[in-house]
Amino acid sequence: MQVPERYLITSALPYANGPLHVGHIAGAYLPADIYVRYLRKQKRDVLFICGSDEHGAAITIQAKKENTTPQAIIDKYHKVIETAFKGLGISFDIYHRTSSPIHHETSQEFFLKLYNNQVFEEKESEQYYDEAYNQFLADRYIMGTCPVCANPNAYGDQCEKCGTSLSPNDLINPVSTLSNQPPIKKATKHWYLPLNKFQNWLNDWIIKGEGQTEEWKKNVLGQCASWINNGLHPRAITRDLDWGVKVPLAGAEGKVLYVWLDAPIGYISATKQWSLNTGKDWEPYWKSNTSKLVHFIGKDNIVFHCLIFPCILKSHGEYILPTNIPANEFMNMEGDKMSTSRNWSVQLHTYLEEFPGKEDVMRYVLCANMPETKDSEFTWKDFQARNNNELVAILGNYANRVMVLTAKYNDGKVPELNEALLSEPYVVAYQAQIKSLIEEVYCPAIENYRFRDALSAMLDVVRLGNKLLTDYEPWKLIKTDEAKTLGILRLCLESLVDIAIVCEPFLPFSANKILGYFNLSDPGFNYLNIKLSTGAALGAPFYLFEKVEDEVIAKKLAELEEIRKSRMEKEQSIDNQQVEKVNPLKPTIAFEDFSKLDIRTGKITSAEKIQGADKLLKLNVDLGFEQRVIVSGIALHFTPEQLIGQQVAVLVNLAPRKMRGVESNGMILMAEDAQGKLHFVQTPDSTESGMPIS
Ligand code: B3M
Ligand code: ZN
Repeated sequence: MQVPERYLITSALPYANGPLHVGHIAGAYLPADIYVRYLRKQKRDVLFICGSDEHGAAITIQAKKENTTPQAIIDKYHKVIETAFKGLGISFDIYHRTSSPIHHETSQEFFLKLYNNQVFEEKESEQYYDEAYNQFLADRYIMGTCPVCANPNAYGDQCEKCGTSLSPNDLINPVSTLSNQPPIKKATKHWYLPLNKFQNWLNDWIIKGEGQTEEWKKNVLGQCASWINNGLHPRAITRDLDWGVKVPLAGAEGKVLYVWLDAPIGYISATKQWSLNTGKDWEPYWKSNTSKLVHFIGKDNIVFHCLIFPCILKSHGEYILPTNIPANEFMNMEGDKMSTSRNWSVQLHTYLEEFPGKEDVMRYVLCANMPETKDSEFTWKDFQARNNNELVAILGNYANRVMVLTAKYNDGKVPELNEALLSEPYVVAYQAQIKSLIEEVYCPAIENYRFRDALSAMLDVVRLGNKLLTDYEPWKLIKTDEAKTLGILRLCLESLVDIAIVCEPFLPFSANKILGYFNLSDPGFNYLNIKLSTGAALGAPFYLFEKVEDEVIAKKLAELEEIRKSRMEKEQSIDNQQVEKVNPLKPTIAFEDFSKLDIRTGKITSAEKIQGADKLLKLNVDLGFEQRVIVSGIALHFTPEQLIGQQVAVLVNLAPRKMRGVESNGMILMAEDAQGKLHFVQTPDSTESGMPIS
């Protein structure tokens, strides 16, 4: 493998409109951090870039929700997110912001360069406009009924109920969320990126892999192929909005760059800011083809990173293209989609508060369940099991045994090497196994973005040390051969350093604790080649991890149960509203049509079931001036006994109809509620029978 001269690693810029949950972490941040930490260990030149995405309707809508300004929203969440990343040990070289002046300049320069190269097309189109607020409406600002599932609260870009992606024109009865009024259509001019013109190039580059040095993941290729095969269309890259990077053209007042145009350019502006901070040159990372650019993202960002941003970079001409975009799928939670807005997630900042000192546990669990090839699942039971059965029982237990034995048999100092032991076939084989595990399994797995495999190889390294200990039984050997016993412990201590090296990308806090025990700072990637000094004092033995008790998990599950319950109640009531709303109106009738209806008050005097018809009841209705027999389809809702004396409204001049051999003379008016329950339309009990209703 040709090692690139430098690496530029990016993670998707989170929207600063809310906190992150652990699904985001498993998708785009932890894998990047593991990769970067591994590269740094190997002393490769690597730059890890991220920052907050602070533009777009996501921000302005959140501001409206929280009744504040977009600026206040981004300031608040930028901080929450940045602090949470730090807390989990995500080791960006810079965590920048797209609201910064350097980002606005960089994005505008990019736009202008492409504009001047006549890359964009200019088009006028009709867009929804809120007359009360005098503004065009971003897709998210329009709500209406989903044409697919009839959800009355679908957004102009997506129905969150059935997941269909929509355009505002698809919505039935669209309403502006600003004024709650139906919007009008108004002509407006925008600039478009003609993706259709890049179709062939994208096909060659992505699908045929021309000029590619790495294979892309199947899930990524699959999504790209489906976009490309469906035919690409021009995409508007400007919006009528007052929050964002202004379109740097005369006559474009009130227009900003589409958030998905400026956000990926955020990777570049962040790199420039890093350069200002450190005095190092940023350009080689972006402009030299000895650099390797890798974007870590979640699957919902694939089209922007694989199709749109590469077209932008290529059109600019000076920039390299990504070598790989190892997008992950989604991580669900306890059987449901993880989502902050639906309150179904483990938020990173709350986890860090609730589980102090357990940063590595979450990193471990997220990596073990990373949605690398398909959606995966976070469950609290699995969290507990992985902590107790793997981190505590295997890694923590092994490290502790080695420390305790060394304290006991060698006074907590590094024992001497035992040369004879080193040439024993068992030990030779043991060391060869560690070497091959690291070189043939662990390294290639990380280099190829298979972090789960790398994690289990890491654990296998621990298992090998554990086996050495169990096979040699130093607690027995000490009685007969002290030198050899100490030699074994020396080997185990060295294996602990190896473990610190290979676990660091996954478990940086634990790796540090292990190195602290040895008083070592950074051993680099020199596994199996550790120079411990004989006789050096070691730290006091400790446990790397502690058990997670059942009560803790039960509490988390109870919290979720509460949320699930209240969400179901809420969804039920939305469903009910929906039933009410979607009952379509009948066509208008003339007054003459209405006046033909003769509706009267009445009272049910007797009711009986009709043989063989389980829905029908035969009713006798007293209309004051006469008694009528009416057959009514309400038998599933009422027992005959319940009906005696019931006040009713009756359409009396309906033509007679025979049902199951019984002639029905009129119809009783009913209302059906959202649950499908029937209610009689009735006047007050005091109303006499036979009174006309009109
Ligand atoms: N802010 C979208 C997201 O969080 C977005 C990523 C930008 S990466 C340039 O899904
Ligand atoms: Zn829908």
